[in-house]
Amino acid sequence: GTILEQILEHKKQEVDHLRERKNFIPESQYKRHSFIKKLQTTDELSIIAEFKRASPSKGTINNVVNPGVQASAYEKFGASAISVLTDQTFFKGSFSDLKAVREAVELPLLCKDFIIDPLQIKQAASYGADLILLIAAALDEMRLHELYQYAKGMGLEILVEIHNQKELEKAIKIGAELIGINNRDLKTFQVSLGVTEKLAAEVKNSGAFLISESGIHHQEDVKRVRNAGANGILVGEAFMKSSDINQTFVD
Ligand code: IGP
Repeated sequence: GTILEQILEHKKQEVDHLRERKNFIPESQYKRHSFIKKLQTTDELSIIAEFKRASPSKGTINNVVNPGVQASAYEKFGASAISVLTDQTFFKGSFSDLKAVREAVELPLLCKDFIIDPLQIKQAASYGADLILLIAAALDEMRLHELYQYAKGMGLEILVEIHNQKELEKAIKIGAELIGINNRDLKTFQVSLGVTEKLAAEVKNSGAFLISESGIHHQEDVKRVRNAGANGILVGEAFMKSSDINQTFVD
């Protein structure tokens, strides 16, 4: 099967384990930080900087840097929010990474995982997330809607990720306020900023804020998605591999 299918298959088992110890997920002790409110008050491009140790397509990216140290560097750089990969099996991430970042910065925090069950949303909130990711390619419309409403009910914000027209229609139907266009196809790993350019107008027409995700490495890339109408960008590898974050997009 595709990598996405493999990941989702594994997630089902993780959720079964989680369900067995559901009483041990404590309520969140953290105050909430709104990313949407920030987007509402700026015309500038917002940056979501990601803590990403590894990925199925790139292997190890940077498994040395400390999550709290990296998050503080992102905050100093001027990131508007931070994303943390919490998937262990395929991305070498963890919920302790999320917690470490939560304790290092006051920025809105996105829990980046493959969410298929409300328990994972509870867990994300418990470890300090302000936002969760819901991947349209991984969920049918009813499940997407259900999880979206559940997260909203918990006071979380939701980034609904899409990669094509069909997924975009699902996102709009459920009333997504924040839509991420993933330039990377999670089934083939193909990356093209043309995906953002193709779908941006319809996202903006829906009234949602638009985040362009993945494959953004150079100033030229930033300009391209900005011109397409993106309100924000989500950047992982370019920051994780850079020895000086301030130099990342100056080329
Ligand atoms: C970051 P990049 O190419 O800058 O490292 O990409 C982010 O967009 C990517 O990690 C991502 C992702 C996802 C990872 C986007 N959607 C869904 C896991 C699951």
